[in-house]
Parts: sequence; structure tokens; C-alpha cells
Amino acid sequence: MDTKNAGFNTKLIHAGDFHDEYGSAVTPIYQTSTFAFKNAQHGADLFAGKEKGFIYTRIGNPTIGALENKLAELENGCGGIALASGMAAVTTVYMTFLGQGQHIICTSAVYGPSRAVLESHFAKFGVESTFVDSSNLKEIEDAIRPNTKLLYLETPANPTMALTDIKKASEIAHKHNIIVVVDNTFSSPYLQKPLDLGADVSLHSLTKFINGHADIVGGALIAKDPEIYAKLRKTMVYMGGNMDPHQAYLVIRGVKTLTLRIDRAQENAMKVADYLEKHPKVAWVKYPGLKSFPQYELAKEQMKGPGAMISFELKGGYEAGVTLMDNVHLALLAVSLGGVESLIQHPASMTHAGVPKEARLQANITEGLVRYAVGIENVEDIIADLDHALAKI
Ligand code: LCS
Repeated sequence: MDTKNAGFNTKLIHAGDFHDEYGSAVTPIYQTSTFAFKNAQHGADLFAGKEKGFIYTRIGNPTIGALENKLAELENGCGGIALASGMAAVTTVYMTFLGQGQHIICTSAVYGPSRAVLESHFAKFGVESTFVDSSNLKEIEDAIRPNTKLLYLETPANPTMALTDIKKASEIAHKHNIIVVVDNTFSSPYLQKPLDLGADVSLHSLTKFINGHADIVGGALIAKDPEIYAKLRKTMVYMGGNMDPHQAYLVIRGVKTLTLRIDRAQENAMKVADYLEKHPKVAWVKYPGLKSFPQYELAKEQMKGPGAMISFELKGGYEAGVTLMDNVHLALLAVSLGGVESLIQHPASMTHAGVPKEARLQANITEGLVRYAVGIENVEDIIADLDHALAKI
């Protein structure tokens, strides 16, 4: 079915999907590493790009292609690339747009490894990085150098929830021919469409809301422009960060319920954030749906909804955080997010432990910061669980 002009939910179900000669209701899994050519000429034509078809699964595969086409339609891109993990997507972006002596400007509070890999591996190859509070557009502008090639934004940022104005940041970058990539993992294509706001590439850890069931690791890139898409695809094929067909099948299955899951989790998150904000042991809560959120207006402007991620600081700091985490029973004490189950974690000792303390504090990742990924359980149970654990502090 042609879903180009269909609504978002219709795209979730049907975009990219195909049915085999048996009329299978869902896209089949092509669990094969390679594809036989009909004859020598066919093989040569496929390699020369004269004929469309499949050669080898690292280069392309029907099941993976179905997912890629679905994701591209969901974000209004020209093409999608599925990868083995979110980090494979991140490093594919860095490998594609950065080279020796070139410079990247990156949101300071990004997912820990997205920053750490620049400071370790890419620095080793002569890539220069500047980390800025990209919520403040002036910091972006001031960091631009003649050799700046890439602006890498994460909004909302993991774990501070700070937002960056994608439209305005893209306008600044494009004046200097700088490519703009947005990590859209926290919002998913349902709540935010970076390409429509001016970014060149939207990036996802599919592990999170898009797959939604905490049973695979995966990543994706969606490009607006065919030239950028072709460059990213070439890096993926050469570096080998490709997805596996079975993994793609699971993501195709999971993404179909994206809006149902997010609507429910978001409804819960709003109530949990309200509850936390009123709790005497909580110093502050960062949730884009709260009126107290510093960028409440920007959230309403560029996001369809505030999502299901909450960050909060306990008055008792690090110790209180440890007590809280050791006393929750419904929420799993686990990293990751975007699944149907509620998860709680402590960024300073877990997801962002790889970022030096000074840099963490500079990025507002305080020692007592707790991150809560709200699931789709009954909200009364989520709040009762937190209430019980907070009472132990
Ligand atoms: N981008 C964001 C915003 C993320 O949160 C993560 C993983 C990644 C990229 C990397 O994706 P992966 O390779 O894991 O699929 N975030 C995690 C987190 O907050 N806890 O554990 C993983």
C-alpha cells in the first residue's frame, strides 16, 4: 500500500511492509547472509547499480529494507539506514562527517558514550570536539570555527532533559555549511520530527521507544537529502554496523504500537512528575510537561508531547539516590528506557560514569540526579512504589 499521504498511525502499521507470494500478513524474515544471482549478467548489473535487488545482507536485505523504508516515512526523510545499535548509528555519523583536523560541536549532556567516543577514539584520529550547552544558542554560535563540520544535538538530552531549539540551531549551522544531526531517541518520530524542523539527519537508538519492548538493541539514521543518505549508507556498509534481519523483524513488530505505548506512558509520566514535584524530599523535577520546566514553551513548539522520561534531584543527594533505588520494587533498577516497563537509574554511577566528574557537573548531571523511564503499568502502582521508596530516605 502507498502510505506516502497516509496518517502517522497508518504509516506505523503499513509503511515499508510487504507481503510475500503466500500473502503473509507481516513482513517475512529473510534470514540469509547472501542472495544468488540469476546469471553472471544479473550479478554484474546489481553491482553496477543498473538493476535493483539484493546482493549481500550487510549491504541490504528485504526485511531490513522494510524497516528502513518505514522509518524514513515516519520522519519524512528520503531514506533510512538500520544499524546494529544506537552507538553504531552515532559512530557512523561521526565517521561520515568528521576527518583529521576537523571539528564537531556537540550537546554537552548527551548519552555518555556519544560524548566519550569523541574524547577517546575520535580525538586519537585528530578530530576536535567542543561540548556546549546547546539550549543556549549563543554557545553554539561562539563555538563555530572554520573547520567545524558537524553540529550534533540531543534533545531532550539524556539525562538532563534540556531541550535545544532545533529550528534555530539548524539555521545557525547551515549559514556555515555545518551538517546538523539530532539524536531523537527520547522523543521518537511520534513526538518530534527533526528533519521537518531543519536538521539534516535524525538518529535513533531503536532499543528504546521505537522497538519498545526491551528485547533488542538497534539503531537508525534517517536523512533528508539523498547525497547525505548515500554517504551515511556507504559508511555503514564499509564499517559493518549493519542490523540483522531478525532484529529488523522485531523492530517492525514493536514500532506498530508506538503511539499507543507513548500515549499511555506519557499520561503516566505527567502524573508521576506532578507527584514528584510536590514531594518534600525532591529538590526539583525536570519534565517537559511541567509548567515549571524551563523550556516549557519550546517543548510545546517543537514536540507533540512531553514524552515519558523524567529526571529529578533528591534533597539528600547521592546517598538518598542510592536508598531510593534500593527500595523501589515495581521499577526495575536498570539502564535503558522506552520499554513498556518502568526503569530507574542513577546517571552519575551508571550511564554517564564514563564522562569525567567535572564534565558531568558542567553538563548539569549532578551526583544526586535520578532518571525515571515511565512505563505503561497502572500509574497508581508506579506512584505507590515511589512513595514507599521515598519514605525510606
Ligand atoms: N542515544 C541515546 C539518547 C541513548 O539514550 C542511547 C542509549 C544511545 C544513543 C545508544 O544506543 P544503543 O547503542 O544503546 O542502542 N541509552 C542508554 C541509556 O540511557 N541507558 O542505557 C543505554
